Amino acid sequence: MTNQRKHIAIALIGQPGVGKTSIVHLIDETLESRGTTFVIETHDIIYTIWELQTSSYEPERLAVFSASFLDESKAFSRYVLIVSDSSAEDINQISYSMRFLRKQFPKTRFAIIANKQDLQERLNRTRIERMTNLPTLELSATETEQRDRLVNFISYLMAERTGF
Ligand SMILES: Nc1nc2c(ncn2[C@@H]2O[C@H](COP(=O)(O)OP(=O)(O)O)[C@@H](O)[C@H]2O)c(=O)[nH]1
Ligand SMILES: [Mg+2]
Repeated sequence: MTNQRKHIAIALIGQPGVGKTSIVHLIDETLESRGTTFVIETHDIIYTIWELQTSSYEPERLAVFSASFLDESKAFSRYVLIVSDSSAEDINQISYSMRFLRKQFPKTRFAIIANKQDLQERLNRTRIERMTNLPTLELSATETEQRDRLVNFISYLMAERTGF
């Protein structure tokens, strides 16, 4: 009877230190990882969150670090949230790498979390959306009052099923 729950797979990908773990803990500070994943179960949905850390978006690296996510999320709705520290350097690299990322993650909805907005010299949402063509959320993951904005953004992506 309870097997009808919908599965949603979310990968947080990004360079070391951009705030992936902080984002998971902003959603739910009590979440503990099950190996490489975090699981949130609600009445009708099971969310599995993968934290995929990479030092580069080169195709060879992407293939290695995304293998388990791609394999285990085959039957699920798949989302990749690219986490950035919002520096020009990181956003440039993401923008350049989008064609590899799209190839590596088929049938996937992409978005950007532009984290560390409280720090100096961060690119804003408008700028990042223009550079990447992806929906972008400005965030400071260490500020707990920003949780609702994060949750609303993820809900918005899930409600809006275009872009595949
Ligand atoms: N100033 C600031 N620091 C942050 C923010 N998000 C994360 N951090 C800090 O950045 C460091 C790396 O964060 P972490 O979540 O471990 O990054 P991960 O390697 O991507 O998982 C930690 O010291 C966090 O407290 C933010 O929005 N603003
Ligand atoms: Mg981490």
